[in-house]
Amino acid sequence: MKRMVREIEGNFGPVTARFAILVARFNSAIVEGLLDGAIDTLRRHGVSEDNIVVVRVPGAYELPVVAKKVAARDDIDAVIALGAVIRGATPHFDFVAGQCAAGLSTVALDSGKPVGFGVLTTDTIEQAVERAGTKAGNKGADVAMTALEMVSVLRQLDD
Ligand code: INI
Repeated sequence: MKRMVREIEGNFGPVTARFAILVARFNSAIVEGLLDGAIDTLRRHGVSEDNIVVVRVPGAYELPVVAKKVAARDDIDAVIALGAVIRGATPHFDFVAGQCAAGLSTVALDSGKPVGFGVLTTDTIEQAVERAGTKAGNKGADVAMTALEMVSVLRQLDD
């Protein structure tokens, strides 16, 4: 329907933005699939490999502090954080996943830059595998799309 109101929404035109992709090593067999998906999506939307930097950290819990550091840099426009927190039988899951999500959200709000939450939080390894490039898609690719869209939205709001 044609409306008269001004609307702002992200587009996926030529992308000049620079991306930091943060990658947790924990559950690396799964997280590498997310990284492949994220880089593939950025590349296919015209992002040059020169404008992508990958930073590896021990686990999902470490993602926020590194996100804060890279988001503060003038040569980074958006952050994509990738990890996999799998429940298993311990309450550790709730602390790691909860602090990771809360920390990344704080970084986005404090920096004003997009911070994509590409951290799988699943009950089982099978569920994580399904979301890392097999039958339930690829969360890394999805979050790269979100980052592209958010760069575009935030840039338009700067104008
Ligand atoms: N880190 C993860 O990325 N995924 C997990 O599933 C996980 N579990 O289950 O413990 C995990 N723990 C490590 C954590 O991220 C920190 O690296 C560690 O606690 C040191 O600070």
